[in-house]
Amino acid sequence: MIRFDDAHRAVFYPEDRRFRIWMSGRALIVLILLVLMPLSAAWIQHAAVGLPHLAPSPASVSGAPAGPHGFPFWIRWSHFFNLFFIFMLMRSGLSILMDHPRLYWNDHCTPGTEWIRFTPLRVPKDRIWTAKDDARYLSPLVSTPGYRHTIGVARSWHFISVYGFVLTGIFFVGGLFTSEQWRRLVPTSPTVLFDAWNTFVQYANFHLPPEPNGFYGYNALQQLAYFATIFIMAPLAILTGMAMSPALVNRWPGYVKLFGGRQAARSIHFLNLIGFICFVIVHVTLVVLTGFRRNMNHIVLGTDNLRPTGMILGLMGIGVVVLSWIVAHHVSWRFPRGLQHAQKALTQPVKLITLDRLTPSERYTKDQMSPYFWPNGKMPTREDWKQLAEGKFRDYRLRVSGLVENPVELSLEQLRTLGTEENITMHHCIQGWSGIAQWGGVSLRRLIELVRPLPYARAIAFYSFGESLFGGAYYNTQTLYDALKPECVLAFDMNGAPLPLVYGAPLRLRVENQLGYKMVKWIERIEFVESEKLLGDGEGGSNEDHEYFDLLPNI
Ligand SMILES: Nc1nc2c(c(=O)[nH]1)N[C@H]1C(S)=C(S)[C@@H](COP(=O)(O)O)O[C@H]1N2
Ligand SMILES: [Mo]
Repeated sequence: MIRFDDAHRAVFYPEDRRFRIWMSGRALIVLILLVLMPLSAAWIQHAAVGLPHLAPSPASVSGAPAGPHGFPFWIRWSHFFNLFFIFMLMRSGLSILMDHPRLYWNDHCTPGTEWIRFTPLRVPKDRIWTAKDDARYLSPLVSTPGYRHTIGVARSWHFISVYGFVLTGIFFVGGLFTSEQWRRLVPTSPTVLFDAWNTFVQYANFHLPPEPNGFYGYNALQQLAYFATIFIMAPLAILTGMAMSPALVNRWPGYVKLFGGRQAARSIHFLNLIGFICFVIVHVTLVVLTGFRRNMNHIVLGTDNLRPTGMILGLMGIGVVVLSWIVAHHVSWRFPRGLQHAQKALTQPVKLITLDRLTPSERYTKDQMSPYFWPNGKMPTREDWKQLAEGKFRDYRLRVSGLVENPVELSLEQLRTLGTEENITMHHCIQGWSGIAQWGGVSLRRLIELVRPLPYARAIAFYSFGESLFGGAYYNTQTLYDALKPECVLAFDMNGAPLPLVYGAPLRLRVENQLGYKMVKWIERIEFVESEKLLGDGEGGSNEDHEYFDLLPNI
């Protein structure tokens, strides 16, 4: 248990830590049908014609059937590393999920349209309810790092582990197809479907079908399950993960449509998690039930005998995996900055040459605009902002200063005369929700041309009237490179009307290839600086400083 001070306790360990799963009626019916239909078919078949006969597999005959024998070291080690990384991905994924504990099939995320939620709370209609208010608590026993609103740290684990997961996958699949081992996993005859069904009927009626010796081959259902996990679920998890990138979505909305939209991709990513969990449960159960000792020797040592060595070493391996969760928990809370920097070192160079190169451009239409848009962030409480708001921001002056040749102070009217552009884009919050809106404002490029930054000005800092999560003005930075991209806009209009107070009046930033927290709302002033390292804690923004978010969130 981590000891929090009061401010952190209110965020990470609030009074209300209830967890509840609610599903829409329709989702519930689909789930029940998916489970009941095959089961009842299997029961009816059993009652009507008895258990199906399964021809003995060649692999159940001892001796040396054709095909691969045993498990070479590279299979055994990739099995272990896969276990290691996939658990880290699942546990950190759960922490990420709980930051917006609702899943949808539509991109608008209107409360009430979710098909499943993991919170007992309905979104109140009589007051502002931000996405941050909506985040829920999850125990560190099941998630990394656990507690509430720990998405920054969870993402570090997720993105570090994904490297391990993908590399292990490439190594493993490469090995499969440069050896004979692929024959275990890839069905080559359509009769496998028939045999798999008959095997399922046996399991569904609580009979264990005759087991082939896994050293030489698998039963048909086992083969299909492994095949689907490796060649369907794992790639789908990677592809739907990428479909949540704002840089990708605002560049190629068509890619995301492959999965039914950005939120459908998030839902499928979650269903993948459920798929992996179900797989692990069934897989482990059957490894135990069908000759634990022998199976563990196959998996761990690559031998086919009944000695206990494989079992002992295997349990120690599982111990190492569990230990990694405990270590990750402590690293998360004791060295979050180090973890943030490690993740940055690994991912930022890759993002810079891939996702960050993608330029967003308007590809949404007016009729795609969201009826609801989650608000986020703390409304300013400062008197000067309130007074400006009362006067409809007529007295507002945007101060642009710092390393520029021509510092300026501009009213909203003057900003408008610099030229207004309008873009309909999809907003992505790091927490997981999205929304499509039209933003009208002056492109940052125009402002940069007006103030003429000095050659050593590398970053632009945006300061808000509003506070950050743990106090102090909310701020964030952009590099000049990103600020000059298309659709990087200082917005004063939203959906064709002046920006409403909750959404950042008088002025907010829009950067469509990045996540929401980069887009400072209620902007008070702008400063050109040499480096983001000179501001705050030096990480590039309030959320980067206090919540360990990424400096460059293209995904
Ligand atoms: N000043 C300020 N700006 C902010 C925030 C904040 O907390 N304070 N939150 C950010 C986050 S996390 C998001 S997702 C977007 C939300 O914008 P919206 O309220 O228009 O949905 O604003 C960003 N800008
Ligand atoms: Mo956000």
